[in-house]
Amino acid sequence: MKKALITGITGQDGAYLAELLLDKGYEVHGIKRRASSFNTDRIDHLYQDPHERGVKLFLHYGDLTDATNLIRIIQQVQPDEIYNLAAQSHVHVSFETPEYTANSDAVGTLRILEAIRILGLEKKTRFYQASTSEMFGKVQEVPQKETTPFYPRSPYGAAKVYGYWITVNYREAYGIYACNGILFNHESPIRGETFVTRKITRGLARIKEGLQDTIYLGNLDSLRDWGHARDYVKAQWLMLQQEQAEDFVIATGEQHSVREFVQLAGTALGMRIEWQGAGVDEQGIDASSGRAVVKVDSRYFRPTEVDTLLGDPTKARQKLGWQAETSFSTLVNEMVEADLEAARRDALVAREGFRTYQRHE
Ligand code: NDP
Ligand code: GDR
Repeated sequence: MKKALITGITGQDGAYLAELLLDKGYEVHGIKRRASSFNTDRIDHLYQDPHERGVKLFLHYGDLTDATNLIRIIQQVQPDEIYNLAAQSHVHVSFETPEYTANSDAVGTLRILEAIRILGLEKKTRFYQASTSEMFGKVQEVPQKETTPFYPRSPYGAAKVYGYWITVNYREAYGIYACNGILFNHESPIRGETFVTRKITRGLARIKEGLQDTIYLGNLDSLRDWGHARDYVKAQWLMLQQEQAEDFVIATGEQHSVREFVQLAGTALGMRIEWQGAGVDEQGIDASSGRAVVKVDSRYFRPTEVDTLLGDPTKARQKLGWQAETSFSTLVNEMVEADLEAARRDALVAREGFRTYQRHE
């Protein structure tokens, strides 16, 4: 039985990957951070009571900023595969916490690679680094592929560029099977609530259910290549199953604007959103109610923006046999459906109290 260690198991990708690896018969170990409130919502359905027999999922307290802790966990687990998914992953937040972002996202990657080396696991443990299309930043070539030069536009992007190159360096210097997945944006119903896609589907669903009036967004013109996290974790696993470690772009090859995302999510909720005004005065009006459901707030603009990203996943298709399975509209509809169900639950509790809600359950 193979053993995998996932950093960032409590995040969106960690949850999908843990599910995939458990299905494949792996023993899965995950690193979670100590928090003052529960932070395991996304993996609670996978939790197994450690007192039972045949347990396949184990959680360890840890942090990418704590080298001795990482060395101890890796020594204990002796993993065949490490998936380094943990990161301060919010681009806008990285402008507020640049040093912490560098510590966890850049030096954190180095700490794991060093742990592999210190423990003499260079020939045993394969390493996956969660690299990102944000490294392309101010794009030098369209579409972006494995050979496109990097030009990061945020402390997050810059930290991830370090993570990318230190992974390449440890592969070349010490023969570690280490690879970078350069993943373009991928979303799902369990996407963090402050990333733009989830903010839109959750916000519009709550407007639909009368729980709020408006959502406030930043740059509506931004263009992204959005896929589904469920598809993308399959590529992460495939990258560690090859004969040779290589780096791969993972993307759909299709691009949409934030404005289009709003439009499609609105349509799925029976709203017809029309745009009025321009710049910070632009509004999205729901034509059926006449209400402004989307407003622009300059606080959501970034000091430096990545205007456009579009990936070329040809290498992944040819060498890994991977391609995105979920269409853009299926992704949006799936997210809207999940958020609408949650909003209906919240609205029922708000309207009729918890007892009525329990009767409906
Ligand atoms: P999330 O933000 O959903 O999850 C991040 C995970 O990292 C969480 O489990 C979080 O813990 C954990 N974490 C954060 N800081 C630390 C730390 N210092 N020590 C240990 N754990 C930490 O991200 P995603 O699942 O969306 O992304 C996974 C990885 O892929 C990230 O590295 C991200 O940068 C990268 N990526 C993501 C893309 C996307 O579109 N989703 C695209 C390309 C790359 P907690 O739950 O406690 O906050
Ligand atoms: P991104 O994702 O920065 O691409 O990073 P995000 O969803 O935060 O932003 C996408 C684009 O939408 C614009 N935008 C807004 N963004 C947020 N968060 N909130 C808003 O209100 C808003 N309005 C407009 C942004 O300016 C941006 O252009 C994600 C993360 O998952 C990274 O970890 C990952 O590496 C990259 O995707 C690939």
